[in-house]
Amino acid sequence: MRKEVVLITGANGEIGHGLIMHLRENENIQVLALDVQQLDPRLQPYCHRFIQGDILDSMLLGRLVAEYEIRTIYHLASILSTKAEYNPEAAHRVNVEGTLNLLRLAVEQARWQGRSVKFLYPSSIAAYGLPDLQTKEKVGKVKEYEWLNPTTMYGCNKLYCEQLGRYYTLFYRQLAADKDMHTIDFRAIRFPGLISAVTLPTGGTSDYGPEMIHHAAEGTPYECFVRPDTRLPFMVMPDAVKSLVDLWAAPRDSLNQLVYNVTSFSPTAEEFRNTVIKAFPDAEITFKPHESRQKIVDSWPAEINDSAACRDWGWKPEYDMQRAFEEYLIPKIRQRYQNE
Ligand code: AKB
Repeated sequence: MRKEVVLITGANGEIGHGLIMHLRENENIQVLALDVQQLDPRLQPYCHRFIQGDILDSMLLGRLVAEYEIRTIYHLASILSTKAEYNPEAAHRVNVEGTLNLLRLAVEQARWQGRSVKFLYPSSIAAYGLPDLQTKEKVGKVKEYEWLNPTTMYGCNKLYCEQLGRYYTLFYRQLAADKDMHTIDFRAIRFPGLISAVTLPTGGTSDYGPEMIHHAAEGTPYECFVRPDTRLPFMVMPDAVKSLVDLWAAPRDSLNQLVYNVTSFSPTAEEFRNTVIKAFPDAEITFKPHESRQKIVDSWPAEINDSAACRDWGWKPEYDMQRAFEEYLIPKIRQRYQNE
């Protein structure tokens, strides 16, 4: 008998940490963790098994089909926006070809099991592309079907993978005699900038937020790479994990779309700084905009409309900006650096 598991790719990443820690409370879930990096020892007790491997390794993924009954895939492995710009072709391979490998694994699992396999996919506000700052300032809360002109390889990858998920869910093998075979149940969330108190940012263009807080807590100067007036949507990791698990649990017939925005608060970089300074009065935070990274951030919406997620699956963040700092970020990050 194949073991029934939930597969998490990118398990050692920022969302992976939060998701594994959240799922540990559910004894009905056996986590099969996959990452190209070694798994943080703190996560190992909560995983049925960890495999150090590459989502581009088709042989490895083929063995997983033989060994496990994968009911859900949280496909978190990705190369983020800034890192992707330094090697766009490598980012395409990981972000798109890797995702294609996982979609193929999912449809193969669905056919073996005779039932659909849930595929949870973290997309991003990087899928949006506003033409200039003036437009950014006047468009208001951007909806899922608006301004989809990404300016980064990562954003292009995320938007295309949303479409791949839609194809595998609705049209895969549409010309085959057995076309109505079970397939996948693809569900995607376009995440804003995410801030974790537990892990460090890894190559994102929205990372100025978490970087600012972590530098302040460890007492090192921080040069913010965007202007003080730069505004982006953010949320803290507990809400990001909550949104993934809530979307997973939503009845399929309550979902009117495959891709949803979620958000929590949209501060300017200066508002971020002022909040950090209140908690760490000695923090040295300056602004030195990086022209190219600033241009990327200026193409992303200041605010996004998450009313569809609220309507279809009851999405509501638990942390607004004040609670995020007071109850999650400051106490946990302070504790992290005091223990170091
Ligand atoms: C990034 O900055 O690349 C990510 C994102 C906004 O998806 N944090």
